[in-house]
Amino acid sequence: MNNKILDILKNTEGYISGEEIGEKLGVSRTAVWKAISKLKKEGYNIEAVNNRGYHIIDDVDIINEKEIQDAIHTEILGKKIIFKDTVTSTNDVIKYIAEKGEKEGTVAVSEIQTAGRGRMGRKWESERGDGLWFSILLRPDIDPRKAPMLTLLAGLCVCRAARRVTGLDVSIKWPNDVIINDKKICGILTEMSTEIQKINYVVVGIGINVNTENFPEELSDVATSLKKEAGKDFSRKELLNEVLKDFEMYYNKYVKYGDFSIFTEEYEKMCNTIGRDINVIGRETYPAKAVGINESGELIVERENGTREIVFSGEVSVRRR
Ligand code: BT5
Repeated sequence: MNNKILDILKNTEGYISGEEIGEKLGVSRTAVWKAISKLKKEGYNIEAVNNRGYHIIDDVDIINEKEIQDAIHTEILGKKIIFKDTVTSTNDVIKYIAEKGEKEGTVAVSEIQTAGRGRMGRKWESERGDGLWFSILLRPDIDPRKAPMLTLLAGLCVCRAARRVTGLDVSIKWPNDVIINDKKICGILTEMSTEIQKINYVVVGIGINVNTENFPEELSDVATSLKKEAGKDFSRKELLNEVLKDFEMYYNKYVKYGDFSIFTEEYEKMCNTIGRDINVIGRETYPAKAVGINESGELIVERENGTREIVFSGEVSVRRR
């Protein structure tokens, strides 16, 4: 019933009385009042005025299954949403259901992650409900060696969507960070399960700092949020819809063409690593200039002596000089 009341409130201009809502739903005024109290506790900003009734002020950034489902307009990715207030990691939620045979496209979203993770055992700070933490289940029929390209594709789509929604100067730091003014607003963690030469499933986990105001001390130099940069709040569900819309379109193209070359031009334009002097840090550490991205999404660098090398995302970390 709560969802029905929400729909009525959202579709009413001005006020509507408890009696009228009750009549529409065939329930008592008291039942309506109780349901509205519950919605207020969930965070909805509902005003009650004597002799006029109820009115919803639609400016709070609430995410739950209904809010997200109403906001998503895609064909496959996000057609099914699993929302949980608190999880260890949304990647864990997707892995669990993927093992049980869940279909491609399901998206898990949470308000809080108690054990959000980055690559190589690093921590992803996501213990407060001000960001967008979500994971997408994919079952692409591609060579498992090509799966890392999905991370790049996701980064490209987050960058496009964040630019569109915020108008900010968002760019990509190869391979998987989305940044503003050299500070990270988004990280992507792709995990997969494979059988011999075949992908069982891929989980693309995306974390975006949307309305975060303060970061822990140790992240203050490296992290920022859309709110910090723009000085205003953004709707997480709208941003999610924009990211999923782009990712759906790009993912379909990617599965059809099977490589990254159709995206390299756009990726290079959005990637602020390209054209920079960097340090490649891996088994061997050396200074180089980042010159481009190849058809597999790997970074092409030029050493000081002019020789070109390919840098694989799983092998190195690239620091700007
Ligand atoms: C990443 O790892 O950037 C991948 C982050 C993926 C997070 C999403 S959220 C949904 C899904 N569920 C998960 O559990 N994970 C995914 P990496 O490139 O290894 O970067 C990790 C580093 O980023 C940390 O060592 C910190 O320096 C920094 N960091 C941690 N939390 C951050 C935050 N909220 N914002 C910006 N930087 C952060």
